[in-house]
Amino acid sequence: MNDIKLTAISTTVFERDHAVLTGDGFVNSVYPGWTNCTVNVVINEAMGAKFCQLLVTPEQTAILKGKNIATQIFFYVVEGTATVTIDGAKTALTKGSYVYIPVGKEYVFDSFGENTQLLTFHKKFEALDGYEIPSVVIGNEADIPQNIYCDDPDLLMQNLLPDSTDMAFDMAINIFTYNPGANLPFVETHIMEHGLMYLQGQGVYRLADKWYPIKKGDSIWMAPYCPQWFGALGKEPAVYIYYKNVNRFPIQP
Ligand code: UGY
Ligand code: MN
Repeated sequence: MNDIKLTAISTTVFERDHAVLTGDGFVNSVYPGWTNCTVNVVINEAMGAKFCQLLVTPEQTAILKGKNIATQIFFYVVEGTATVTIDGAKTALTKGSYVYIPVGKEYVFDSFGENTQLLTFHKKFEALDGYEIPSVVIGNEADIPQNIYCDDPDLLMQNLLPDSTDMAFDMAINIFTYNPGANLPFVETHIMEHGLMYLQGQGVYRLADKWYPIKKGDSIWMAPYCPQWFGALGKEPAVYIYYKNVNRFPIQP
């Protein structure tokens, strides 16, 4: 019997233009105003990214309280339940719920259920001349239509924010579902940056000139222009939620 644990082995990868974060290297952080919870900084400016992605595991007694100043936050309930209070209004959240909190707003998350996990995306807001700051958005992925992507009925896209109809938003958060065997129709290479987390299934991600097996729970950072392609493997759909910067000129006018 071999019971030696090889603690020098990790599936986490960090390259100049991409990272694959499988959780085996996470070390917990503590942040002011967010109490009784574990916070893992999955993606951040320190890596070269222009946004931040956190994984938050709250105890039932946790409270996440804060005020957005220059940075907007998108919260997504991966598992469990919680309550959010914004402008005095309380909303109950369940698995698949999301809350977009623009700059200038205060928030409190509390009343967490057992085994709750939250995913957050944070982006410094780029104001747009002639547009108001976006409003708070609260919804659930179950109420968002799945649109066919690139004419392939096995690729389904859900847009959780109204960024395609409202230029005030400078970030998109989408859920991308690949039915078994489906793949991206070409190797995308674009100025937009991505942070993503797998919610279900598995497959192979091509990032730059490397190929990675990916499964539920894994996260990926793709820098601008990182060549990217994904093919779903296995017998269930592969699903990831991802961030993308949108709706702003690549250079200030
Ligand atoms: O929206 C996107 O750029 C998306 N198709 N990219 C990706 O899934 N890697
Ligand atoms: Mn892309």
